[in-house]
Amino acid sequence: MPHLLRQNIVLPAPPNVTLHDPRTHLRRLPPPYSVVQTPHNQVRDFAPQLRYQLELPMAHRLKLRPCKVIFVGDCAVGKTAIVNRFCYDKFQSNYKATIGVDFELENFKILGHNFSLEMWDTAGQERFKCIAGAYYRNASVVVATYDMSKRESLDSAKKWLSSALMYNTTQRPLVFLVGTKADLLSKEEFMSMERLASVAATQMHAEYWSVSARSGYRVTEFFQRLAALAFEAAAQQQLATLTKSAQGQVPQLSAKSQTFDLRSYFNNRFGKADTRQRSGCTC
Ligand SMILES: Nc1nc2c(ncn2[C@@H]2O[C@H](COP(=O)(O)OP(=O)(O)O)[C@@H](O)[C@H]2O)c(=O)[nH]1
Ligand SMILES: [Mg+2]
Repeated sequence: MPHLLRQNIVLPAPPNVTLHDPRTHLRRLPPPYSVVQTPHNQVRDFAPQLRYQLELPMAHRLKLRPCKVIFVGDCAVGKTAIVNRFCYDKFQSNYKATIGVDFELENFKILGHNFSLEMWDTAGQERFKCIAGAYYRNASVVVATYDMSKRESLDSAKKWLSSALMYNTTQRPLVFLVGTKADLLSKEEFMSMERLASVAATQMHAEYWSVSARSGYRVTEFFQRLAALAFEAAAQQQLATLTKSAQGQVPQLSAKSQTFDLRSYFNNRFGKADTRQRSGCTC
């Protein structure tokens, strides 16, 4: 009986569309956390000029390198937790210290072009500064992270950012100030911390976000915004190079394209397991 029934049912043709992951497929520039806490407040969407150029035949030659994003901040402020919430949609309440450096790669499709974020999540300890140069250098994005329930971690975030910027003098990376563990604060505490952080974000020329890896509050929105702004900067830079080479000028290698590969550095020098022992980091 069910067999007969099935024969009589006219099933609709399968839709002729590819389903995209709305988390990583972006066609518009996601909004900031707050229009008053961003240096990019004039920008409402991807520039029409960029959209136009990305439709041109030369845009097929656009091959964007993975964008290096580094997370800096004190130990246990929640750097690993926000990356894990976005990449795996998981949260661990027991603290498991990052040893050495963790990497996560997340692929996006933005305005029809592939773009990936290479997220470098480090230990955040003084002892780790022996490899600071390799970690910080050629970062396209710096995420200065602080714990909203620990005010002193906000001051540290400024120091971490200064260290990161010292190694990126040729081109200033995009900077975000991110307050984590928003779920731990009462409404009053949350608002008062945001006021302090807003001042700090202005001093740091950073875009501000409050998030919670535990509840997932604003984590996806933050990474989408980060990816979109980084994509816009990288695409504009590479399109300018392609235009110059089309006009017969010799293309210049950008500083960002001469990326130092910390992964190969570690593998060649120590091997992965050994690296962890030598760094001696427990964060
Ligand atoms: N309540 C709460 N705890 C968090 C949050 N994010 C991280 N944690 C906890 O804070 C601790 C340190 O987090 P982790 O991401 O490892 O810090 P990291 O050293 O900066 O990488 C862990 O015990 C996490 O479970 C959050 O959004 N809310
Ligand atoms: Mg960690």
